[in-house]
Amino acid sequence: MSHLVFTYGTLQNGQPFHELMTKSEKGHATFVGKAKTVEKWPLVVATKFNIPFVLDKPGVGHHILGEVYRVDEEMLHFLDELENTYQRICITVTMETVVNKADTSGKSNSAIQECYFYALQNYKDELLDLTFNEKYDAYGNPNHAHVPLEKVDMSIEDLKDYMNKSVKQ
Ligand code: PCA
Repeated sequence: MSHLVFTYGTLQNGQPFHELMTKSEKGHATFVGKAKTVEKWPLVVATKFNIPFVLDKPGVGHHILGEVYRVDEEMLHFLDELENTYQRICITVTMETVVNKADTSGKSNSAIQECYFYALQNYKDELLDLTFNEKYDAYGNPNHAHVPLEKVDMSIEDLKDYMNKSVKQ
């Protein structure tokens, strides 16, 4: 059993936590292609660490650009745990590039795929006042510069606690 996951933040290729997904012993992820969400979503970059969050408020913001991965059951559980500040939601995306057609669901219109992504529910209202982005890039956009956890001597667990306190109601 495998699943498609749309990543738009730190898990994308070249972004701060990409290797947690690709080099993990906790399952497998294979890149399927670049994609864009069919609906608009508010993608904000928040907290002093510049963490990306799609707020669970469809219809607001932009069609978000990201990457689709095919993941096995083990990797999906690993990601659920890693991203447990967020809620895993089923959405539709339009594939912009597909590396391997066999990885898509094989539906008649393969450009449209159903997949999961991680969105934030029960967020503080003030997050809706932030700039809505079309994509996140920790290294290409100075407003998105991500603080490396080693620098602040913080573990991923500490980061999750901090995130829960600062962005959730
Ligand atoms: N990680 C997940 C959700 C936001 C984040 O930083 C992702 O890259 O899609």
